[in-house]
Amino acid sequence: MSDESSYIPPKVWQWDTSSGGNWAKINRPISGPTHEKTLTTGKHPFQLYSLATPNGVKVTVMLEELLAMGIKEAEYDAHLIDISNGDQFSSGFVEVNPNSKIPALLDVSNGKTRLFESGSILLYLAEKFDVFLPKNIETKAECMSWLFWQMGSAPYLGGGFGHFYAYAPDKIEYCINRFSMEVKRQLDVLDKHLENNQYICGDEYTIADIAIWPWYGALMLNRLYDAAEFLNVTSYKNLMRWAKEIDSRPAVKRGVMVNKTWGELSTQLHERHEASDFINKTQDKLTDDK
Ligand SMILES: N[C@@H](CCC(=O)N[C@@H](CS)C(=O)NCC(=O)O)C(=O)O
Repeated sequence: MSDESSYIPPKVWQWDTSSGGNWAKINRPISGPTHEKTLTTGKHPFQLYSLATPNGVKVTVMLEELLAMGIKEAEYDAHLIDISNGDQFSSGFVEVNPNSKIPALLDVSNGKTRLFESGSILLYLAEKFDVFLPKNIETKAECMSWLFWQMGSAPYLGGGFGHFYAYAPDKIEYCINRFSMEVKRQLDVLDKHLENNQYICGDEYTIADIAIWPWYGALMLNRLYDAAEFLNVTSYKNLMRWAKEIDSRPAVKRGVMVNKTWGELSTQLHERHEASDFINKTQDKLTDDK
């Protein structure tokens, strides 16, 4: 292994604001707001405050799937939270999510219910509208196991592998090896499971698929960390079949565009307030209008 570190941890850790890395300027060891600012609100029953990262996409895919089923009560306004600019630390955002991370959702259909943590948001929406969650208690238990599997596993993919492979200021072999090993093991878990299952919970498309796809599907389709070749993803044939099948769903195609601020302009819908915004308000259209 290359590069032995010469770092010796001090007795008490100190906050070094110049630690480097893409996210260094927004990371802090304390919680709470950094500035006073109220959130903007729209007219629909759900107010989403988010960004099109995998955790954000889980919720926009879910809302688009609900609307695709004709559930009008799931109409939503999606407001952009630029986490690289510290928007998650505004006083308004912290009121909805004290943990200062996207996605955060307000259900204003009956009073004001705040929701944070993407898994909890998916479960709330599935229960509220009685869809994408198996009715049978045993199948529901399997679905919950995979939902919680995703919530526990993805930080190794994002905060572990993705951070050290794509974002850290130095490529540290030890860290990249450690998390590549774990991520490949996770891909193998999914691949073996999908050998005999069309979807994560059998033959039913559920919130487990909606939670897992934005991370592991995106990785398989080389939309995350540009790491498909490095992780040799084409060897996971069942997982690739599943990733492509979910990708072809119209609601998924719309969900991935919401609150997206990077990539081709025609794929970026910074804010979503109406279904027609997918046609009229993508960045290519807004730029052409100027
Ligand atoms: N467990 C949380 C994780 C949310 C999360 O990590 N969000 C990231 C973007 S993917 C974020 O907002 N980061 C901003 C920050 O850490 O300041 C969930 O699933 O909702």
